[in-house]
Amino acid sequence: RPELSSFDWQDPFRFEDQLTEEERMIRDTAQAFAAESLATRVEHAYLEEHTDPEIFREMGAMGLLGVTVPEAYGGVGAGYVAYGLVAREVERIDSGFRSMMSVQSSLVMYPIYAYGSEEQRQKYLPKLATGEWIGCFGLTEPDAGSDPGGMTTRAAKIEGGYRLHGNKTWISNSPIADVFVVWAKSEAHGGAIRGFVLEKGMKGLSAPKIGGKLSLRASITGEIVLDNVEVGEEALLPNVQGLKGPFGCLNRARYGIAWGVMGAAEDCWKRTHAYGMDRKQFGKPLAANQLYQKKLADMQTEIALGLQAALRVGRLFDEARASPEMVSLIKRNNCGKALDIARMARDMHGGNGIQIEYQVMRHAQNLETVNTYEGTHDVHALILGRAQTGIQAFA
Ligand code: TGC
Ligand code: FAD
Repeated sequence: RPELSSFDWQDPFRFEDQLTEEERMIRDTAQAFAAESLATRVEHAYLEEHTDPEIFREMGAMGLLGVTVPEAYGGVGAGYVAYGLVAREVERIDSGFRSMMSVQSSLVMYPIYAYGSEEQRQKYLPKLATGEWIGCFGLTEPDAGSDPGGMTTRAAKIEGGYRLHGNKTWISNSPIADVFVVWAKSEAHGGAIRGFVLEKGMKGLSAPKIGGKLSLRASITGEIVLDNVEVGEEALLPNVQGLKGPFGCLNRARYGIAWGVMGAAEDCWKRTHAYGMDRKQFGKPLAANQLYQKKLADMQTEIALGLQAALRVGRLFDEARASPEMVSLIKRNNCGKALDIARMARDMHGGNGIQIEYQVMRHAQNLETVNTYEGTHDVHALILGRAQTGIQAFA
């Protein structure tokens, strides 16, 4: 009979043992960068709603942009588990920093790599990988959020190219973006959704900032206004058509989010553990109370399970055996659980829990967005419901 072994409360399922040497190296790089360059900036960035574009350059220099994109185009050529580990380390500091990284990697570099021409790959990917250029992804519109098929942005055919007209909203990075991947219904393709790569400075293209956010304040968000922007044929992403274009990118970004939010949840859990060991009420540490310990056990359990699930889907991704429904399952579960954990952590810190220096309320506020974007918690339930019943319940 196999012997039972000791228990590491911080790594209940020996997660660490399941990683390869290369994955650990990439993770350690991300962890060191996050501690040195992101943790030191996060309070200012969040309180002042300030996004420092220099962060993209620094992430690029550390190889954290386009982790899965081949080296020939400036990426790292690593697998999806490595990408997930990077997302976890960056979001351990702040969901907004992870947003900046995952939009650039999964929503801008990935479509240019997967759907772009060789010229587009050569032109954009190396500069996006170093962070010299910042990218954004325009799918959502004021009247088309959960239902992107209802978009009204149009690409009319003109001689030698297209004229784009419409409005995108809630677009991460857009006010500071150099490269805009925008999705529009193209008249020349029977009204099918097509992707276009636009550049800052094009006539009719603007990206005003959306102010007043109470969540994800370290990551700038804006609109994309397309006022009859004329582009050449070379702006069209030639190799995809239909909603599966943007969804192909979202599969990857949602997968990264499922890892990222576990990083934010772990930060809340560890801080709450330390706080409860240290702070005394009624003559004993908070952590000596049954209720406190039960909540720590809940946090530990959900994080351990969530990480195992993300790792499993990551391995399947690397074997080309992952499905969009698996991604919906982990995106929905891990975001919902991380949000619960962050709210609980806020409560367990008492009054200090509302202070920036204790960090947990910032995570909770951020996770409200993460639970909503890239498909809301309920939209992913409907995707899973459809897969079980064969019945489409959206409309
Ligand atoms: P539906 O009929 O289901 O599908 C239409 C076509 O798309 C294909 N498809 C997929 N392909 C690949 N991967 C997926 N996950 C796919 N899901 C669907 C499907 O096969 C079909 O192809 P074809 O060839 O047969 O036409 O489409 P629907 O209109 O009924 O969709 C319903 C629904 C709710 C599932 C979908 O629209 C949805 O997921 N809505 C959520 C919208 C969303 O996630 N928006 C994200 C915007 S980007 C963002 O939030 C970035 S934040 C980033 C950050 O800052 O980190
Ligand atoms: P709605 O679709 O109006 O949903 C409102 C509520 O109704 C939700 O609770 C939803 O679950 C529910 N609901 C909707 N339809 C159904 C249904 N059929 N059945 C049951 N319930 C339903 N988009 C981009 O394209 N690019 C970006 O970079 C980007 N970044 C973002 C950054 C931030 C900070 C935020 C907040 C959003 C970002 N988004 C981005 C947009 C995001 O993807 C959308 O907000 C999200 O998809 C939800 O759309 P909506 O806000 O229009 O909500």
